[in-house]
Amino acid sequence: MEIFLAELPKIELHLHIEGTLEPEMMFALAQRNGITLPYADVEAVRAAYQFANLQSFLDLYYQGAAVLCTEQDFYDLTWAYLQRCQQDNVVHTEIFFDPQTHTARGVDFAVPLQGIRRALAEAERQWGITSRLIMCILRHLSEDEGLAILEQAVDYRDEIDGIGLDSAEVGNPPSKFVRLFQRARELGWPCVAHAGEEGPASYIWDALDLLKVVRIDHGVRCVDDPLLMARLASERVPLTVCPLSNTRLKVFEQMADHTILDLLDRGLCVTVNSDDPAYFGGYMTANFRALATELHASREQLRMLSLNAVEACWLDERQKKALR
Ligand code: ES4
Ligand code: ZN
Repeated sequence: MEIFLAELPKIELHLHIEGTLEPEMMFALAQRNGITLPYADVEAVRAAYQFANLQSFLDLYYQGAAVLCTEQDFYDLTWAYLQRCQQDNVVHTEIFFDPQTHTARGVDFAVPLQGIRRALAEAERQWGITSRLIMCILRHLSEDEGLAILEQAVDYRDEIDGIGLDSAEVGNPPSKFVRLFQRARELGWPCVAHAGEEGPASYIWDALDLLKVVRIDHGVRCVDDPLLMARLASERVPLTVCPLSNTRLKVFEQMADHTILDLLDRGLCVTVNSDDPAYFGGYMTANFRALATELHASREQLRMLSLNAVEACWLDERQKKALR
């Protein structure tokens, strides 16, 4: 099984690049940029990663991201992630970044974008790993703040492949961002949104019908709504599910309670993803391994999950054919 897991070609569709910041790099970048961290050492950082819910994670995630200052910092962060992709046989990855987290600290909009882009280009050149870059809007901030960052992105239209919506879900429903997503679609960007992670199934309906997203990030709360599950299955709306994230953030108490295989059996286009691997204890292979060992997923099911990601990704049909 371990050889099967290692060799399985993987596509990642739900990955926050700021969530790949390992404690070692957090300390190295803090030192490089003259920033003092509220931790004594790497072990103290890891010990703090005991999350009760999404918000308790986000507090540490935004605090950690504050060590990212220069284009080189974003390059180094992204390059380290892509090395993990190469080790895990991830052949294509569609990653998120959160520009508002950085511009709020005085980092220019272009800095994260150019550093991340340079690393993605280098990985394609060296290893043939293809990629897309999705700009996420922080939903705990106002729609007008999101619209302002969207207008900044227009100058870099060709370097951004889509628009997403992340951060604190409950209390920040899709309906808050209707104008922003309409503008993003007018600008030609495909859209995705986190929905149904901690929020209710109704947020999944609204992400589809109000924001007109082409994929749902997480989406696991669809199990509360049979009509929604039927729609997701018949329309083959992709759900980018993140097993280790879900158990770390107590969306499911333990991996044995995870419903991803039930959704797969019902014909939904569910995929496996790592979300914020530095915080949740594993990259792509580790997420697949958790399904194999704790949910007893068969090789056929694991292969289907991987093939669903081929269907759900933004490569063109010719490139997809080569991956099937
Ligand atoms: C996130 Cl797991 C998760 N959910 C919502 N927003 C996020 N940003 C980074 N990780
Ligand atoms: Zn996420």
